[in-house]
Amino acid sequence: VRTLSDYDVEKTGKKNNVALIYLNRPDALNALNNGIIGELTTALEDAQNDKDIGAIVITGSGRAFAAGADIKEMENKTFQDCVKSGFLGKWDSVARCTKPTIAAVNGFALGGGCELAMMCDIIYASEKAKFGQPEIKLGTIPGAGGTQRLTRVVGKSLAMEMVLTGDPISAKEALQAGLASKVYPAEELLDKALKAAENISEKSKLVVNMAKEAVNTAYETTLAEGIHFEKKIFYATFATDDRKEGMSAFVDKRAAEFKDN
Ligand code: CO8
Repeated sequence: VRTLSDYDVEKTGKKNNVALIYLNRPDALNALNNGIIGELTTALEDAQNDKDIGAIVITGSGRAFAAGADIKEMENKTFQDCVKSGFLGKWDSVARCTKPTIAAVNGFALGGGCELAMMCDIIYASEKAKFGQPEIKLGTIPGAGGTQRLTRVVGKSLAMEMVLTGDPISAKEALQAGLASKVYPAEELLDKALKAAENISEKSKLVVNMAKEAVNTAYETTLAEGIHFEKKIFYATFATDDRKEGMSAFVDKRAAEFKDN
């Protein structure tokens, strides 16, 4: 277990193959400042470089997942500051991660917090979770995917409602809208997210990587191109030892032993 100032990361799971990252600034409801984003980026790189890690869970300490970008840090910024410092430049580290990521949204996921959750591959929510893009109340707009990823996931009407009013939705509404795939009682959330991460980690990491890329392609391209890409990746799995092992194990009625090769 390694502990840095604003986040904790640990390797967990029966086979130590899951990385658990805590956004750990509970006094500020895990508001995302430069420090926490930089450290999250480092934690993700560590997980990415660790060959044993098959999936990553990101959650928040205390009563928030993350209540957005740090407003106190942003308050006095000018347009020129944003441009010159490349403000938000590091924010897409979660979206760029090639290993599967699960956001275990334990409480408020507002503004940049909701955007961070949406950069993850899977969102599990606690019954106490609240998802929102309240930037309009601060006289600004979402800046890390809140007008784009949200709209693609929940559709125009709900995205407009959330972005234009700034009012949050409940975990149940997030589930109905397809933003979250599961809702659990607060005390079960992390365990369920870790179980899902372990489940994924038991598969071939090589093929999981290909599957993730194929699903993500659905958001980046036309249906015809996506289907074409999927077929190529599907064929490519036949170049792996793990595809052979998976099918042989089925035929032999035994558990597959993937070697990530
Ligand atoms: N930034 C800085 N501090 C925060 C933030 C935040 N986003 N959210 C909460 N805090 C702090 C509070 O200031 C307070 O600190 P203190 O005790 O020192 O006064 C502490 O956390 C606890 O918060 P509250 O007392 O307000 O707790 P409540 O239970 O009364 O309210 C809320 C909880 C409703 C979540 C409330 O804190 C709130 O509305 N927070 C702000 C939510 C928000 O507007 N988020 C959007 C921020 S803008 C944004 O994310 C833009 C993203 C752009 C892309 C990324 C750019 C980097």
